[in-house]
Amino acid sequence: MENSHTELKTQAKAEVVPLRFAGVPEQDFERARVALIPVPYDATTTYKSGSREGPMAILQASMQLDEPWGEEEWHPAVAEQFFYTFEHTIALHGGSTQEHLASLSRFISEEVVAHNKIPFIIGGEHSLAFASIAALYEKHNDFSILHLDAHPDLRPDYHGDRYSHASVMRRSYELGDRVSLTEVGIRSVDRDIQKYIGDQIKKNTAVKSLSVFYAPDVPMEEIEKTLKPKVYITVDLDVFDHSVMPAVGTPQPGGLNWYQVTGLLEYVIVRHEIIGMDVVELAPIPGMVAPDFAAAKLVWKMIEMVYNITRNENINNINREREYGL
Ligand SMILES: [Mn+2]
Repeated sequence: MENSHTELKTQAKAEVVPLRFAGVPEQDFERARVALIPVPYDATTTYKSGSREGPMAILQASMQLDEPWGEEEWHPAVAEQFFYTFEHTIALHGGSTQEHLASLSRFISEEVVAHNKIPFIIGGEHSLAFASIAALYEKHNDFSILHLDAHPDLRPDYHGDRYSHASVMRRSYELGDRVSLTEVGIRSVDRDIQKYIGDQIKKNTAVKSLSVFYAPDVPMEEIEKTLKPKVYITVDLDVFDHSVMPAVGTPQPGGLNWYQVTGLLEYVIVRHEIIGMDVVELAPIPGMVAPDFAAAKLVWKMIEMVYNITRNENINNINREREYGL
């Protein structure tokens, strides 16, 4: 008894650690290129709620990722403090969804976009994506949205709420006449929206277009051709088959597998300038950690892909400088 008491007394003191993605020991907003914005919000969810628990579950699962770490060497994205996590919870203001999103949009505009960082929302429900896309629209008015989801999210409103998760891509597409939208993984569409999609596609031009790719097909080259040089990527986790990702608010059978999603993301990220990203709709299932971990790993892979392309650009710039003596 006395021994164990002594042993316990000599242990190092427990400490309070900030909740940062991958549990990185240090971060520096000035150096970072990607700003992770965890938003625990699920006010408009219509089926199974719980995505407000998503950000915490993803951050906690991210502590278990192997890829950022090595015995001796961190991943360069960690070493170079390429990403930054807002450590404290983001509290939205207002009463309606519109007001909540407006307050988030202003935060992203002033605290992230104005500092030339890539906003990366960790949701939370899908309606949050509009706050980020709208903030980015003030700076880049000519871009594509690559939208991975089981549902088109193109309803004009949902039970009167124009800012519902079911309308988020309609609001985003309507932001401006140079905003294009490419949807992938779609497999649940009502008749009104089917008609809307058909009508819009007839109006497609080079400056504004809607493209829809239905699951299970992911024709990467064809998808990539629909995208403008600047791309915002929004991933509703229900794009995955529910064998991969059961922890979502509105699960649909017949979705994409892990390699289809990450393969497409990589194909697009190496070819385009990514202006913003989000991973939304994780609604954790108590006692089941695999979906939380899959979501955390997806977030990591997206950060890493953007890091790799940025690093290559830096290397190319250095080579160009050498070549031309700039
Ligand atoms: Mn969605």
